[in-house]
Amino acid sequence: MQIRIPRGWEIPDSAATPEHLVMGRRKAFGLGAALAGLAGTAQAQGVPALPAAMRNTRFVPGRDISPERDVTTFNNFYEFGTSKSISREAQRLPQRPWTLKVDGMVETPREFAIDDLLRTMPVEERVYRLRCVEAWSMVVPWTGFPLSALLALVKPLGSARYVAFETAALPAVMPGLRQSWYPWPYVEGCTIAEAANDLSFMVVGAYGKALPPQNGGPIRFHQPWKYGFKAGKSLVKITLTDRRPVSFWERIQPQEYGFWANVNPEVAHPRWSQASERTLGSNARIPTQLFNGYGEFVSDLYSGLQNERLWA
Ligand SMILES: Nc1nc2c(c(=O)[nH]1)N[C@H]1C(S)=C(S)[C@@H](COP(=O)(O)O)O[C@H]1N2
Ligand SMILES: [Mo]
Repeated sequence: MQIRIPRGWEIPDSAATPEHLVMGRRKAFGLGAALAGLAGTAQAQGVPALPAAMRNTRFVPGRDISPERDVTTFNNFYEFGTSKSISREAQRLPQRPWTLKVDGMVETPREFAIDDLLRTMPVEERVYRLRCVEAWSMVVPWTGFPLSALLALVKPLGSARYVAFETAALPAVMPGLRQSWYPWPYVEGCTIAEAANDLSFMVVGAYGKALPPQNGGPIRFHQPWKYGFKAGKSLVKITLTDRRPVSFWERIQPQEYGFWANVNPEVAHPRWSQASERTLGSNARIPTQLFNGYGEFVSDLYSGLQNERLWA
C-alpha cells in the first residue's frame, strides 16, 4: 500500500521557490524582532562562548555569505513543525547538558559532553555552501571539526562500513513529534569512506557564535556536497555499523529520496528541476553545480559505483 504523506517543505512543480522564500522571509521580519528579544537565551542556558576558531581557507565559497538573519530564521527542522518559521519554537530545546554518544562497531564506545568536545577537538571555521533538495541554498561560516577527529577517539573496527546519525527526539519541547506518521527520530547515514572525507564536518557554531538550536545546536553534521537533508541536526548518537542506514526521508518516500543524495543539477527530483537554486538573501537564481561544487574533494568516493542511485 502506498501512503502519501504531506510534507510542507516539498514544493509542487508549479510553485517556484520565490513565493516560498518570500513567505519565509516576510514572516522572518516579525520573527527577527522576536528573536532579538530572545538574545542571551544561549547564555541563559549556560552555553559558554565558542572557542576562537581560525578560518580554513581551503574551502572557498565563491559566493557571498548569506545574511545571518535569513539563515537563523528560515529553517527545516520538522521536529518543531513543517513550516520554515520554527526558530522561536526551537529556543525551547535545552542546549546543556548535552551528551553525544558514539557506539556500535568501535573499539571504545564513548559518551562525550559537548563542552569536552569543544575543548578537545580541532575547532576551525569553514565557509560552506548548503543546497537543500527543495532548490534553495545558503552560504554559512560554520565553526566545527572534522568528523574523522571524533571517530579517531573511538577507533572504528575494520568491520564497520557505515556511520548512522541519530538526532534528538524530545516530545516535551518538539511539537512535531506528535505527527506520529513520521518515523522519528530523524536519522541519517553515510559510508565510512564518506565519513573519513575531510569535508565531513561536525558543526558547533555559525557566524562565530554557538550554533543556535534552530540550526541544530548544540551539534549537527554537514556534508556540503550532499542535499541538506543529510545533515542531521541536534545529534545525540553516532553509531558505526555494517548495515546501510535507512534515513528518515528515504523511509517516508524511497522513490524520491535515496541513501547517497549527492547534489546533481542534471538529475531532477521527481517533482521539480534541480538545475538551479535560489540562495537566501538574494533574488537571483543561480545554476546548481555537480556535487554542489565540491567535486575536486569528493568525486573519487564514487568511482566504481555507477550502478548505485547516487543522485537522489
Ligand atoms: N533533526 C533534523 N535534522 C534536519 C532536518 C530536520 O527536519 N530534522 N532537516 C534537514 C534539511 S531538509 C535541511 S535543508 C537542513 C536545514 O538546515 P538549516 O535549518 O540550518 O538551514 O537541516 C537538515 N537536518
Ligand atoms: Mo532540505
